[in-house]
Amino acid sequence: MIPTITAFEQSPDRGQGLARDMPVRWALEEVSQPYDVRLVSFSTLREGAHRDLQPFGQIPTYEEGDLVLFESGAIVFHIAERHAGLLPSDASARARAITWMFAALSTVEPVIVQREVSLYLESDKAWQEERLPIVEDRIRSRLVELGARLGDQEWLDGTFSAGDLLMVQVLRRLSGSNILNDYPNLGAYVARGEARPAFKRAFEAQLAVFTGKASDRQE
Ligand code: GTB
Repeated sequence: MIPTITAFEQSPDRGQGLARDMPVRWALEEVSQPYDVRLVSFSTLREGAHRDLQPFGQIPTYEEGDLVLFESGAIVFHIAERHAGLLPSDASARARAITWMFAALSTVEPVIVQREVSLYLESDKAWQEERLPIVEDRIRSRLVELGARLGDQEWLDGTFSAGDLLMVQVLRRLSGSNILNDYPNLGAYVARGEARPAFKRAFEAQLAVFTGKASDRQE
Protein backbone atom coordinates (compact mmCIF):
# COMPACT_ATOMS: atom_id res chain seq x y z
CA MET A 1 0.00 0.00 0.00
CA ILE A 2 1.35 3.41 -0.98
CA PRO A 3 1.27 5.80 1.99
CA THR A 4 0.30 9.45 1.64
CA ILE A 5 2.07 12.15 3.61
CA THR A 6 1.27 15.82 3.95
CA ALA A 7 3.71 18.68 3.40
CA PHE A 8 3.52 22.44 3.16
CA GLU A 9 2.22 23.83 -0.12
CA GLN A 10 4.56 26.76 0.56
CA SER A 11 7.21 25.98 3.12
CA PRO A 12 8.64 29.00 4.94
CA ASP A 13 12.11 27.49 4.48
CA ARG A 14 11.87 27.98 0.69
CA GLY A 15 13.06 24.47 -0.16
CA GLN A 16 15.85 24.05 2.38
CA GLY A 17 14.29 20.83 3.64
CA LEU A 18 13.94 21.99 7.23
CA ALA A 19 10.21 21.36 7.68
CA ARG A 20 9.24 18.08 9.24
CA ASP A 21 8.03 16.31 6.14
CA MET A 22 11.74 16.04 5.31
CA PRO A 23 12.67 13.28 7.84
CA VAL A 24 9.57 11.34 6.78
CA ARG A 25 10.48 11.63 3.09
CA TRP A 26 14.07 10.69 3.92
CA ALA A 27 12.99 7.59 5.87
CA LEU A 28 10.69 6.49 3.04
CA GLU A 29 13.53 6.95 0.55
CA GLU A 30 15.96 4.98 2.75
CA VAL A 31 13.63 1.97 2.66
CA SER A 32 12.67 2.47 -1.02
CA GLN A 33 8.99 2.90 -0.21
CA PRO A 34 7.12 4.98 -2.85
CA TYR A 35 4.78 7.55 -1.37
CA ASP A 36 2.22 10.14 -2.35
CA VAL A 37 2.29 13.72 -1.13
CA ARG A 38 -0.71 15.91 -0.46
CA LEU A 39 0.32 19.54 -0.25
CA VAL A 40 -1.61 21.65 2.24
CA SER A 41 -1.95 25.39 2.66
CA PHE A 42 -1.75 27.12 6.04
CA SER A 43 -5.51 27.66 5.99
CA THR A 44 -6.16 23.97 5.22
CA LEU A 45 -4.05 23.04 8.26
CA ARG A 46 -6.61 24.74 10.48
CA GLU A 47 -9.62 23.01 8.96
CA GLY A 48 -11.46 20.15 10.63
CA ALA A 49 -10.59 17.61 7.96
CA HIS A 50 -6.87 18.12 8.55
CA ARG A 51 -7.30 18.28 12.33
CA ASP A 52 -8.95 14.85 12.16
CA LEU A 53 -5.56 13.65 10.94
CA GLN A 54 -3.36 15.97 13.02
CA PRO A 55 -4.97 17.36 16.18
CA PHE A 56 -2.54 20.28 16.35
CA GLY A 57 -3.12 21.44 12.78
CA GLN A 58 0.42 20.71 11.59
CA ILE A 59 2.32 18.77 8.95
CA PRO A 60 3.40 16.03 8.48
CA THR A 61 0.73 13.36 8.59
CA TYR A 62 0.96 9.81 7.31
CA GLU A 63 -1.94 7.77 5.95
CA GLU A 64 -1.60 4.11 5.06
CA GLY A 65 -4.98 2.48 4.52
CA ASP A 66 -6.90 2.89 7.77
CA LEU A 67 -3.82 3.91 9.69
CA VAL A 68 -3.36 7.64 10.30
CA LEU A 69 -0.27 8.88 12.10
CA PHE A 70 1.12 12.26 13.07
CA GLU A 71 4.37 13.32 14.81
CA SER A 72 7.34 13.02 12.49
CA GLY A 73 9.32 10.92 15.01
CA ALA A 74 6.48 8.42 15.37
CA ILE A 75 6.10 8.24 11.60
CA VAL A 76 9.82 7.61 11.09
CA PHE A 77 9.67 4.94 13.81
CA HIS A 78 6.69 3.29 12.11
CA ILE A 79 8.53 3.21 8.78
CA ALA A 80 11.69 1.92 10.45
CA GLU A 81 9.79 -0.87 12.21
CA ARG A 82 8.09 -2.10 9.08
CA HIS A 83 11.01 -2.04 6.69
CA ALA A 84 14.58 -3.22 6.89
CA GLY A 85 17.36 -0.67 6.84
CA LEU A 86 16.67 1.89 9.55
CA LEU A 87 16.87 -0.17 12.75
CA PRO A 88 19.33 -2.98 13.53
CA SER A 89 17.91 -6.48 13.94
CA ASP A 90 19.91 -7.16 17.13
CA ALA A 91 17.53 -6.27 20.00
CA SER A 92 20.05 -4.29 22.06
CA ALA A 93 21.40 -2.37 19.07
CA ARG A 94 17.81 -1.65 18.03
CA ALA A 95 16.98 -0.31 21.51
CA ARG A 96 20.04 1.93 21.39
CA ALA A 97 19.08 3.26 17.94
CA ILE A 98 15.60 4.07 19.27
CA THR A 99 17.25 5.83 22.21
CA TRP A 100 19.08 8.06 19.75
CA MET A 101 15.78 8.85 18.03
CA PHE A 102 14.46 10.11 21.36
CA ALA A 103 17.71 11.93 22.12
CA ALA A 104 17.46 13.80 18.82
CA LEU A 105 13.88 14.92 19.40
CA SER A 106 13.80 15.29 23.19
CA THR A 107 17.29 16.42 24.15
CA VAL A 108 18.94 18.12 21.17
CA GLU A 109 16.08 19.58 19.13
CA PRO A 110 14.35 21.58 21.91
CA VAL A 111 17.34 23.86 22.46
CA ILE A 112 17.66 24.41 18.71
CA VAL A 113 13.96 25.24 18.43
CA GLN A 114 14.35 27.74 21.29
CA ARG A 115 16.85 29.62 19.15
CA GLU A 116 14.39 29.74 16.23
CA VAL A 117 11.67 30.97 18.57
CA SER A 118 14.00 33.67 19.84
CA LEU A 119 15.04 34.73 16.32
CA TYR A 120 11.66 34.64 14.61
CA LEU A 121 9.08 35.26 17.32
CA GLU A 122 10.88 37.36 19.91
CA SER A 123 12.90 39.77 17.77
CA ASP A 124 10.69 42.67 18.86
CA LYS A 125 11.25 42.02 22.56
CA ALA A 126 13.60 44.26 24.52
CA TRP A 127 15.14 41.20 26.21
CA GLN A 128 15.80 39.22 23.01
CA GLU A 129 19.38 40.50 22.73
CA GLU A 130 20.12 39.14 26.20
CA ARG A 131 18.25 35.87 25.73
CA LEU A 132 19.69 34.76 22.38
CA PRO A 133 23.29 34.22 23.63
CA ILE A 134 21.92 32.23 26.58
CA VAL A 135 19.96 30.00 24.23
CA GLU A 136 22.99 29.61 21.96
CA ASP A 137 25.14 28.59 24.96
CA ARG A 138 22.63 25.84 25.72
CA ILE A 139 22.90 24.62 22.13
CA ARG A 140 26.71 24.66 22.35
CA SER A 141 26.63 22.60 25.54
CA ARG A 142 24.54 19.96 23.82
CA LEU A 143 26.80 20.00 20.77
CA VAL A 144 29.92 19.54 22.91
CA GLU A 145 28.29 16.52 24.57
CA LEU A 146 26.99 15.05 21.31
CA GLY A 147 30.31 15.66 19.56
CA ALA A 148 32.17 13.96 22.40
CA ARG A 149 29.98 10.88 22.08
CA LEU A 150 30.20 10.76 18.29
CA GLY A 151 33.97 11.20 18.36
CA ASP A 152 35.41 9.97 15.07
CA GLN A 153 32.68 7.40 14.46
CA GLU A 154 30.76 7.57 11.21
CA TRP A 155 27.36 7.18 12.91
CA LEU A 156 26.17 7.36 16.52
CA ASP A 157 26.01 3.61 17.17
CA GLY A 158 27.42 1.36 14.49
CA THR A 159 25.56 1.42 11.22
CA PHE A 160 23.34 4.29 10.02
CA SER A 161 19.95 4.16 11.75
CA ALA A 162 16.74 6.11 12.22
CA GLY A 163 18.54 7.68 15.20
CA ASP A 164 21.13 9.19 12.86
CA LEU A 165 18.44 10.22 10.39
CA LEU A 166 16.61 12.24 13.03
CA MET A 167 19.78 13.60 14.63
CA VAL A 168 21.19 14.80 11.29
CA GLN A 169 17.87 16.41 10.43
CA VAL A 170 17.74 18.15 13.82
CA LEU A 171 21.31 19.47 13.40
CA ARG A 172 20.43 20.71 9.90
CA ARG A 173 18.16 23.23 11.59
CA LEU A 174 21.37 25.08 12.54
CA SER A 175 22.30 25.48 8.88
CA GLY A 176 21.35 29.16 8.83
CA SER A 177 23.90 29.87 11.58
CA ASN A 178 27.63 29.18 11.75
CA ILE A 179 27.37 27.39 15.10
CA LEU A 180 28.13 23.94 13.66
CA ASN A 181 31.42 25.23 12.22
CA ASP A 182 32.87 25.05 15.73
CA TYR A 183 32.14 21.31 15.94
CA PRO A 184 33.91 19.79 12.92
CA ASN A 185 33.01 16.18 13.65
CA LEU A 186 29.32 17.13 13.87
CA GLY A 187 29.57 19.16 10.67
CA ALA A 188 31.12 16.14 8.94
CA TYR A 189 28.38 13.91 10.40
CA VAL A 190 25.67 16.14 8.93
CA ALA A 191 27.52 16.18 5.59
CA ARG A 192 27.62 12.35 5.61
CA GLY A 193 23.88 12.26 6.18
CA GLU A 194 23.25 14.76 3.42
CA ALA A 195 25.47 12.75 1.05
CA ARG A 196 23.25 9.68 1.31
CA PRO A 197 21.37 9.03 -1.95
CA ALA A 198 18.10 8.70 -0.02
CA PHE A 199 18.60 12.11 1.59
CA LYS A 200 19.30 13.64 -1.81
CA ARG A 201 16.15 12.17 -3.34
CA ALA A 202 14.05 13.39 -0.40
CA PHE A 203 15.64 16.81 -0.56
CA GLU A 204 15.06 17.14 -4.30
CA ALA A 205 11.41 16.07 -3.90
CA GLN A 206 10.67 18.76 -1.31
CA LEU A 207 12.67 21.34 -3.25
CA ALA A 208 10.52 20.57 -6.30
CA VAL A 209 7.50 21.77 -4.29
CA PHE A 210 9.18 25.15 -3.88
CA THR A 211 10.17 25.38 -7.54
CA GLY A 212 6.72 24.26 -8.67
CA LYS A 213 7.98 21.03 -10.29
CA ALA A 214 6.70 18.52 -7.76
CA SER A 215 4.82 15.38 -8.73
CA ASP A 216 2.28 13.73 -6.39
CA ARG A 217 3.96 10.33 -6.41
CA GLN A 218 7.61 9.84 -5.29
CA GLU A 219 9.10 6.56 -6.52
N1 GTB B 1 6.16 17.55 16.81
C1 GTB B 1 5.56 17.67 15.49
C2 GTB B 1 6.22 16.70 14.52
O1 GTB B 1 7.39 16.36 14.72
O2 GTB B 1 5.55 16.23 13.58
C3 GTB B 1 5.77 19.12 15.05
C4 GTB B 1 5.20 19.37 13.69
C5 GTB B 1 5.48 20.79 13.25
O3 GTB B 1 6.14 21.58 13.94
N2 GTB B 1 4.98 21.11 12.06
C6 GTB B 1 5.14 22.44 11.54
C7 GTB B 1 3.78 23.01 11.19
O4 GTB B 1 2.96 22.34 10.62
C8 GTB B 1 5.95 22.40 10.27
S1 GTB B 1 7.57 21.75 10.52
N3 GTB B 1 3.57 24.26 11.50
C9 GTB B 1 2.36 24.93 11.17
C10 GTB B 1 1.66 25.43 12.36
O5 GTB B 1 1.96 24.99 13.49
O6 GTB B 1 0.81 26.29 12.15
C11 GTB B 1 8.36 23.02 11.55
C12 GTB B 1 9.18 23.92 10.69
C13 GTB B 1 8.59 24.86 9.89
C14 GTB B 1 9.38 25.69 9.13
C15 GTB B 1 10.73 25.58 9.20
N4 GTB B 1 11.55 26.47 8.44
O7 GTB B 1 11.02 27.26 7.66
O8 GTB B 1 12.77 26.44 8.57
C16 GTB B 1 11.32 24.63 10.01
C17 GTB B 1 10.54 23.79 10.75
